[in-house]
Amino acid sequence: MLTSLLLFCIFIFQAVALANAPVVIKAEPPSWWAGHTINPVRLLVRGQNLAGAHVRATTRLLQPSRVLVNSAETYLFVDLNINPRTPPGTYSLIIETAHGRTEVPFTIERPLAARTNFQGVTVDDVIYLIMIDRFANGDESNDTPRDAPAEANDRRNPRAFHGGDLRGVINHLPYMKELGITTLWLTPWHDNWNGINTCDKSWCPNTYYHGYHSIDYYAVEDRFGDITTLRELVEKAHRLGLKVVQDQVANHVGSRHPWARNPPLPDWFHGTLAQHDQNRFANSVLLSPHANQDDLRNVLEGWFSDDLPDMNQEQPEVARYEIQNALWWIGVSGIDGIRQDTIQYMPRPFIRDLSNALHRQYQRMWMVGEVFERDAAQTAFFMGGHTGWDGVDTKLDSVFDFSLWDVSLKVFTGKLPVKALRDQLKYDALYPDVTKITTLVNNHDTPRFMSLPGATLEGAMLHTAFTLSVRGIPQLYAGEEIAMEGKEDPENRRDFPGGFPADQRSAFNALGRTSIEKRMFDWTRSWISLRADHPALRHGRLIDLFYDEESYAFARQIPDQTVIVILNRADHDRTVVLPAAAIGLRNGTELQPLLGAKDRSRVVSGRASLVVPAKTAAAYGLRINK
Ligand SMILES: [Ca+2]
Ligand SMILES: [Ca+2]
Ligand SMILES: [Ca+2]
Repeated sequence: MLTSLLLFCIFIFQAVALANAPVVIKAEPPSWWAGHTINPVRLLVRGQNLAGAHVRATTRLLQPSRVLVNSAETYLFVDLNINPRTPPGTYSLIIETAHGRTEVPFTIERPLAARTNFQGVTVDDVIYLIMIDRFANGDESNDTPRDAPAEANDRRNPRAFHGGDLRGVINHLPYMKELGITTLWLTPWHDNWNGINTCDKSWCPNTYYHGYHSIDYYAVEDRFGDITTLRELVEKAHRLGLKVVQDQVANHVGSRHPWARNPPLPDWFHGTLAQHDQNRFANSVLLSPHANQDDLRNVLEGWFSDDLPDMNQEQPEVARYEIQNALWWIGVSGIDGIRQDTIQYMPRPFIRDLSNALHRQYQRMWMVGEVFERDAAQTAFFMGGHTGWDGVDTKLDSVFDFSLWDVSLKVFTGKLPVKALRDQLKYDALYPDVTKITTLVNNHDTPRFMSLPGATLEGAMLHTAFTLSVRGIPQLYAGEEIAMEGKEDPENRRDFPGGFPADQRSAFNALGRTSIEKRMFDWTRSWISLRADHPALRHGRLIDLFYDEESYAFARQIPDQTVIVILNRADHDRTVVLPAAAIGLRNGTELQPLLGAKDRSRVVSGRASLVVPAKTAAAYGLRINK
């Protein structure tokens, strides 16, 4: 009797112990590298019953320390010091409390080759933005995840998933090669919620097909593929000489992220789902030294929308998590750069710390920040290489040139005189090194050129030629090269014709293009090719030669090469007289048409008369008669 009572008590004790035993749902990062510039790495473990947990490793090469458990006992932070001699492989971490123990696998990765990966992006590149869901469906088996309602996958709904994926991008790498671009920027591939939102507003029903509402910073969207497919994509792109840029979103996560209802720390986010500030987007207070703290805090801490919990990078655990996450993606995938979404809504010291951490580990790494402002003073403020009034140099490699983009759209749809291009370019003086800026024809958040009031195909061609010949690193948006139409989001995110199994024709092939698509594609390709063939168009100093209501001419010049570009919006041919001597061209120098013009010219009395046909752009190069 006593024995059975004792056994019963032991059984009860074990059951209680089992019930309160620590449980681990996820550990982030799941892997790291030996000999990394970040050591120790800090793990964030999500689970249950983690109070009082001790952490140890099954190898002495991994040394856990500094354990912190949150008050809900649902998260555990732990530093893991990795001996530089730790061989690649999967090890075990043991998490133990008074009530039990559990094991967490942790992998030491073999580093990818530094020579062929992590290459960075420079003026020698042309970037091509792809919205993964809308480009090409290369794998129909991932179109309908088990937890997704049928209506979440519907090509007739512009806000539903359409089936595009990483395999679709891989399948069309030869198309990008043919176009001549050198770098792919893919919209976020973080895992997003598979469901569909319903409401009585015009934007419902909608899904997170665009990828900007992450529910897992350490997973690939299941509709797009997996980490193996991603790695295959980067490797195949690299083999073709194409680089890959990841779209990262450190400012916020999606409201379906487990953190939203169960944050690792009380100040993990700015506010909660129930109580938070709305961002009023008074963005200029970020630039002004005279802003009051309320306005400033609102832009940094206000939520981008009610379903985008705003991360608190001033909490050191958050900053550390996000910096490690950025480095983890680079390390596991081999990507060459990062496009950082909504970067100005994060504190500038954090942008600096992130940039420094990227460069410390990967010397060539490149990050471009989305500072969506038409005021060059504001974009220049965020560009790295100079210290702002706040004492911070963001060290940010590049920002998008939205001010020049905006002026170019207005010029080539007839709303501003052509000389407005030069008037905007004079503000390049605000940048420490403007050649590092990223110019753009458009992106997935802006209307397609061909859907702007006043748009013509000739205007689109001028806009593209200008973007590909002015200083900076040009970024194209998939579909602009075939003059696709579409107004505001989601109309500017229509499926690329030919990317989807049911499509009747394919604009990926010359034979499938309409005559308009063909003209635009050939034109874009020609200017990319001209840029590739002429280092002056990539590295050259920009010198204004002529500007008036209808035309703008400028030189791009390096010591042994000069290219002259003339943009003519007028509906008649023009002869433009340029001050050739002012850019060092001697009398007798011959100017040969490279693109868009037929007649050659010769420098006489220090001047050159160049003919540029109606409504087009032309480029001239030199033949120096010795
Ligand atoms: Ca698919
Ligand atoms: Ca998903
Ligand atoms: Ca923020």
